Amino acid sequence: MDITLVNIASKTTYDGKRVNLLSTVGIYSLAACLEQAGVKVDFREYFLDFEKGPARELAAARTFFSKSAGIVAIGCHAIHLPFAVKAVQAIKKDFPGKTVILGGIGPSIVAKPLMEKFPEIDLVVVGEAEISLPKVVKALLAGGKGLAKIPGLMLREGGRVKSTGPQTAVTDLDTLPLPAYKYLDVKRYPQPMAMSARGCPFSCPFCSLSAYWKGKIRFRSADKMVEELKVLQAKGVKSVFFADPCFMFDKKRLLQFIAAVKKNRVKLEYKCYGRLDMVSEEMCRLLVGANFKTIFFGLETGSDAVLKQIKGGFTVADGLEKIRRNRKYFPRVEVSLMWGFPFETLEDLKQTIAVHDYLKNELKCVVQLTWFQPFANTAYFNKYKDSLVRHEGLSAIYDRKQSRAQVLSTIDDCGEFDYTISLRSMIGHSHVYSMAADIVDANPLLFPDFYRYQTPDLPEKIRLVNRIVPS
Ligand code: B12
Ligand code: SF4
Repeated sequence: MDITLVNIASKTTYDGKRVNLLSTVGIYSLAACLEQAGVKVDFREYFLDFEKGPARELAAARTFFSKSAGIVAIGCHAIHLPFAVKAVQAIKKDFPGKTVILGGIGPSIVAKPLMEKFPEIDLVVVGEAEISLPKVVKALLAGGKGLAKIPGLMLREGGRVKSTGPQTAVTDLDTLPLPAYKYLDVKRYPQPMAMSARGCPFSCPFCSLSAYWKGKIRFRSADKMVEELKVLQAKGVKSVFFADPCFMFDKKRLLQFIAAVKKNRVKLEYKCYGRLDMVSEEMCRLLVGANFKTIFFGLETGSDAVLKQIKGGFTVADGLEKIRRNRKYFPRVEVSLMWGFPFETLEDLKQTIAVHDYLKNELKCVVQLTWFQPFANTAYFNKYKDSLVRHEGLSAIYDRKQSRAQVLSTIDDCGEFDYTISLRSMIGHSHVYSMAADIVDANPLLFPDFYRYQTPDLPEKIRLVNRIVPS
């Protein structure tokens, strides 16, 4: 094998109960591009398992990586990054000759300071890697020459960490091969993600996606999307979640997609994201007619003052009215709310909680209320990074026992696996922290999602929020 390509994720069950259905897309796309370029890929997923305890998990990671190729490339979210660093350190200790590459959103958004801090990381392939990673592997297999000419890398040169310039984005998504779904474990991931577009024209200041994918949207054609869905259907998949924020931006494209699905007799159920300022009843009817069962809206807050700062373009009342009117079309409507913005007052939070209760109790939506997480490289991070706090209200992140108790009570309370987004975060964060407290404590700016921003009246806010879901 030329490369061991690894996606790091949390186990999809917890105490035998399912806490996640969803796969990621990028890693399968990378596997396909590598194979198309003639690279022999040893594809694997590493599932962090809370039940293991830190020492056993680190030992398991050592064993996992012991039989790997000479090039090991690891992708992860920010939440798993401290673990990925520990894994890289172990690989380099056991096998100093291996080249270790990190990629994906977690490492990419802190690539330079991360490599400066942890000399064991040989390279970060920044951003979308379909074009760069195959070139990197070929260059490494040929002795490492020419790496500096491949755009989109953070590498070491003459003892310094250097960027090779911005990545080459895939301009025409239809030129990509279909993701290598042969590696998708449908039992583990019964609801895989698909991606109909990349990029987002909005730049919400809290969002790590806009900072990561950059503004320009690129769409895939309906025919290509349907080709992909057919592969998933043939694997026994029943339901697909479109991961892109722009799925319903363009009505013409939506109609093309619906026509292509019908023509090809694809019989799947779907879930997608909807933007409240763009969604119309007509679009909702179209989606539901095409077997979309779930829509996910980011209302984000119940306070107009906060909404104006973070998104703008519509009011809370507008958003609620849109959700109310479209609720009847979808069997399931999910809404995301956040709290804990640096400028959020206690009154703002009370409004958010009132909206949470209304959405849940009156409109029967599935509502997520999450403590706003700092993500590196976002506009808010650049503005507020000096006010990161490690509050005792975050005990579920730092304390495995506390986390376990809260996770179990949340699972029992909500009964809905999808409701548990903060649950997934808790499981991941506390477990990762138990193995990597030293580096998380010493490097808040590299691992900011283990912290929160200072916000007024925090103790009272935590008391209010804990009534709904443990933070
Ligand atoms: C699928 C998904 C998940 C799945 C992950 C499943 C899995 N098995 O890994 C689930 C549902 C579990 C999940 C959970 C969470 N997620 Co998530 N998730 C996504 C989502 C919707 C799609 C990802 C995707 O497929 N993207 C499309 C593909 C094309 O991109 P990609 O996978 O990133 O891959 C490209 C590059 O990143 C790169 N790349 C990827 N892997 C690798 C590996 C190597 C070696 C290299 C070189 C390059 C590379 O190349 C790929 C191709 O271009 C994104 C939003 C989005 N639209 O991207 C959020 C997103 C990635 N998630 C996010 C967050 C915050 C979370 C949670 C922490 C949420 C929470 N508070 O609970 C949890 C983490 C919990 C946990 N314990 O895992 C944030 C990331 C923030 C960050 N900076 O890390 C995102 C961006 C959403 C957002 N706007 O907040 N998530
Ligand atoms: S929150 Fe959604 S709309 Fe805003 S920038 Fe992020 S992906 Fe785009």
